[in-house]
Amino acid sequence: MVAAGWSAAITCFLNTDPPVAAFTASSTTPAINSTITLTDQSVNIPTSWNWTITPNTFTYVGGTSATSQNPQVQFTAMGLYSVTLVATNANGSNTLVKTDYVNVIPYTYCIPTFTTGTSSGDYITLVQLGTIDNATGASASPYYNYYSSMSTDILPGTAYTMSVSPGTYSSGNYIAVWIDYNQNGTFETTEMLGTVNAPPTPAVSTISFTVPSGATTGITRMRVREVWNVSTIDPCTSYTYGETEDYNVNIMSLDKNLNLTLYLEGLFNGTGMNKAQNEAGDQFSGTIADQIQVELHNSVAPYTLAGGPFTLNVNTDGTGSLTLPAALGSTYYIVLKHRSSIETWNGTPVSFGGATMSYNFSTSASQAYGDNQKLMSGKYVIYSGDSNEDGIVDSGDMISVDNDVKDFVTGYITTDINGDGLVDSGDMIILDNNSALFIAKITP
Ligand SMILES: [Ca+2]
Ligand SMILES: [Ca+2]
Ligand SMILES: [Ca+2]
Ligand SMILES: [Ca+2]
Repeated sequence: MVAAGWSAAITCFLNTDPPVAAFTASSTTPAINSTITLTDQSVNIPTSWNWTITPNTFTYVGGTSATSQNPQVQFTAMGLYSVTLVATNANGSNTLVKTDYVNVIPYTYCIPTFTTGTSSGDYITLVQLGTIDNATGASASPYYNYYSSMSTDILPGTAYTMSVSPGTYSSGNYIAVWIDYNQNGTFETTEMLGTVNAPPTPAVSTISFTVPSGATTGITRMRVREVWNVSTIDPCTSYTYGETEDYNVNIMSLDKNLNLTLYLEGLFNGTGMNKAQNEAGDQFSGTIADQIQVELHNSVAPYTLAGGPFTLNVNTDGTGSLTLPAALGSTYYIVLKHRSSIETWNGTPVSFGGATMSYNFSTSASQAYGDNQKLMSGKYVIYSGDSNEDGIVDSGDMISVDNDVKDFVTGYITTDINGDGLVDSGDMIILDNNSALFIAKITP
């Protein structure tokens, strides 16, 4: 009903505007490895969304992705993250950048309390484990200290003994220790290293423990708790007398990383490597150019095989990475073997004592043993042409390549020296050149 003298109208607007991007986060200070939801609040009815988050230490979870309207994001490293949303409809797009929008923080561990605390001599005077060696007195309320700058390295599957000492009270000085092995922010019962009923300082007691082989690698929390007259201590509960001290421990990876850079002559295109072909196209997916076998050989005669062969995916930019067992901790020659290239040893033996090893064959001829590399466009590359892998480029290789040329053989095969998927004169050129140079493997 409309009153006399008035009229009413209902108008339908046709949406002719592009979106105005807007969004919020369920939390902008999430704990590491927890999940937040980014909620689209763009106006003018966007029909597609594109999210960008930097740095890239995160994953989309819950079946969401960078193109979801409301993605769920789990952050795997601490620090500041910038979030960008591009919202699009039929009329256009709009971009909103929120720089340093999310601050991913460490887990918030429970902070245990005491009603009386340290005043009667119930506290911790010593914690020793590896490089942690912390002598302290009695703290004030809340009788809790996180010594966040103190950390020690520990290895999965390895046994350790730590030393602890309580305060001055004459008896009932129970000390329990936990490590958050699975890094979930909670000290589970299974993560208790042990409990000791310790005589008063300066006496030192010990707790022996073995780090579980499945412990999550990285920095995590260790909690030491002294409680008077409680033999079964909880890591969070409030007690009457005592003190708590937290530390960091760094659970080391048992693996080593070997990062290699190398170029294969046949695939080399002047800047990087072409992707090896088969009849149907690329033999390998993504950025992988080709695969080679990597062996580690002892550095002294008779240079026996110490590790491998490991299959290495070599990318078009010449790089490739291997994860090796930590037991390979000595000094080795790195040996490269490829289906149609000359077996190549690295220049001088390399120490694998550290956690990460990097070696670049391409920077000089001498990066290969016997300077056995070819200079092409400023890079030293591995000689190709040994299609029968007998250690020399000669008539033996030419005969089989020649036969395959006549038969128009195609595929991912050893006679395809330049890796283009067919055997033809392009392969013969490389063979001719390298056999004329008497190219052969050179080993110590
Ligand atoms: Ca203390
Ligand atoms: Ca835990
Ligand atoms: Ca040969
Ligand atoms: Ca070819």
